[in-house]
Amino acid sequence: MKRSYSQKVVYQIYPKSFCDSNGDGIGDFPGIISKLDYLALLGIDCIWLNACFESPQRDNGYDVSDYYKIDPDFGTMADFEQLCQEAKARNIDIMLDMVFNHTSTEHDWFQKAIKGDKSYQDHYIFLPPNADGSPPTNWQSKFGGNAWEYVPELNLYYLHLFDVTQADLNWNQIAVRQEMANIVNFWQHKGVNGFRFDVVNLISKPSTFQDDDTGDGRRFYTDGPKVSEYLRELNLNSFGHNPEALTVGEMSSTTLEQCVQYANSSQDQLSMVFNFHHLKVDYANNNKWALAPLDFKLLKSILFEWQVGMQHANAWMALFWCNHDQPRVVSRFGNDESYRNQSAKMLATTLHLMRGTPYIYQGEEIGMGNAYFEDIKFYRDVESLNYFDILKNEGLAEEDILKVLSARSRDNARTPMAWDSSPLAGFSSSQSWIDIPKESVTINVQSNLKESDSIFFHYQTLIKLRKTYPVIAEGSITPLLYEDESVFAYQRDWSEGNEHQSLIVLNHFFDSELHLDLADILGKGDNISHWQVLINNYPDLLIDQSLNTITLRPYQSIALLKLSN
Ligand code: TEU
Ligand code: CA
Repeated sequence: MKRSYSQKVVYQIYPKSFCDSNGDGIGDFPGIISKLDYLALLGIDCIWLNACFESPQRDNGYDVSDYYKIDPDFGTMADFEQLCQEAKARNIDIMLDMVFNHTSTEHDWFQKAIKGDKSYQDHYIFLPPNADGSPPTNWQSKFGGNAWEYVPELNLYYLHLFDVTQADLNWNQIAVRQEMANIVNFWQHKGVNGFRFDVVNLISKPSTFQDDDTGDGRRFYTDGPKVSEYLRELNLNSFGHNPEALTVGEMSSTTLEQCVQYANSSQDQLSMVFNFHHLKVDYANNNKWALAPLDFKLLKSILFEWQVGMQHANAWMALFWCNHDQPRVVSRFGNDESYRNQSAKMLATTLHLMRGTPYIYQGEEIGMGNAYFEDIKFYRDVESLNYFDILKNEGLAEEDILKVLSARSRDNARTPMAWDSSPLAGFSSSQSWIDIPKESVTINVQSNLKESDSIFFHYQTLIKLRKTYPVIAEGSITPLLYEDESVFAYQRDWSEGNEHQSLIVLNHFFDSELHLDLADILGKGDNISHWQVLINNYPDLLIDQSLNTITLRPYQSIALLKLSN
């Protein structure tokens, strides 16, 4: 089945940190508009804007107080409309971030609820305390602490799976669901075709609330009984009428079986899904705050399981290494000390030539690394600040906590986009809301655009290749060298009539040099002379014809193409 978005690449902008036009230290829409030519040069098709509705900004916009207004930090509605128009003039669509699992406690609905309006209390999840006054369940907030907050005036608790100012909505209420569809339609009428739905697999809560004796409660509210029903209804009442719509659901702690439902070819729920299993392969004991080295074989097996599983069910997935909640991939699975250029390109090739729609997070395309902040005073993220206290209370030494945060904090991704080598990185004319990492002196857009073999131009090539070769956009995928301990390899195949395209992608994830038997890769009868090099992050290919081997240098990544008809 052909999908309109299989050739597309999405670029994610964290508006707060992309470009500041008015010198208040916070990125804004006029700033983004001034950089659209840069994005057009990169070649992307759609910009996903992180949550930009009116918000107290306690969780950087994921606490929405009014879904019909733009947050004044980012500009006016007119600025937003101009952004849409100017993007469209460059064939770029806009994707908005719909934070529908919860609202800010400053949202009008919640304010009415705590003033005693019962019908608005029903829009949220309010429950009475247990007999001893304790919260209704022992569930944990994803940002730490119990997930229920007591409201003394009402003698009720409300559920917040995230921050205490992010109250979970009750999607059982038809009025809530109708309003969510209205919001989508409002933005759709402004010409927005893309929608990302924040933690959307958490919207269907169970009918009874009980303690979780074995975990933090997520098994009771994740992929709840009516998620698909609600998504189908939202689709029918809003974006389902729009042939240009591109929708993606963020699925927290989900399963392949569920995602096959959410993003299958019937298109009655979502275009595609994000899942995070491949980004937990460096957690010790599944704990985000416990560091472990990358488990490369686990990374491979998870990505292959999802690639093959989604393909088997004719479902579609978003491909990503980075977002505003994740550390920078070049610092995480690459090597930002000795092989930044090679490893950033290798990671890009690995991802962009797989089956799905690639997402690039701002700065990834120039090889930006983690912030490496050395003091808690540099951190801004509510989750990082909460966990600093939690880990301290657990007895961890401050320097160890800082070590964990420098690898895991969401602020690693949220530092300002580095445009040039000046002290403020060309981001703003004054001190930015969060500090600019030291590396920006060398790692920036200006230096990338100067060199034809930069990381930026590698991404540009990958985007072009996806649009040129149907084998990349639509081909099937088969894992290769599955047992190999250091190479991530796969084959893509595509045919139409007599025309056939095959692609073999070899990605070396480590800093060693290794030799591979070409017979294991191409198949016994085939010869390397039948294949052309489509992309390579080194200037040449080391082939030994007599031994029939290929040598991969540190972080080398190559794609070989064979065309036949
Ligand atoms: O994130 C959902 C989510 O669960 C995370 O990625 C979260 O940051 C991480 O698991 C905590 O360890 C989405 C948004 O992307 C994030 O920015 C918001 O903070 C969150 O929802 C709440 O709206
Ligand atoms: Ca600004």
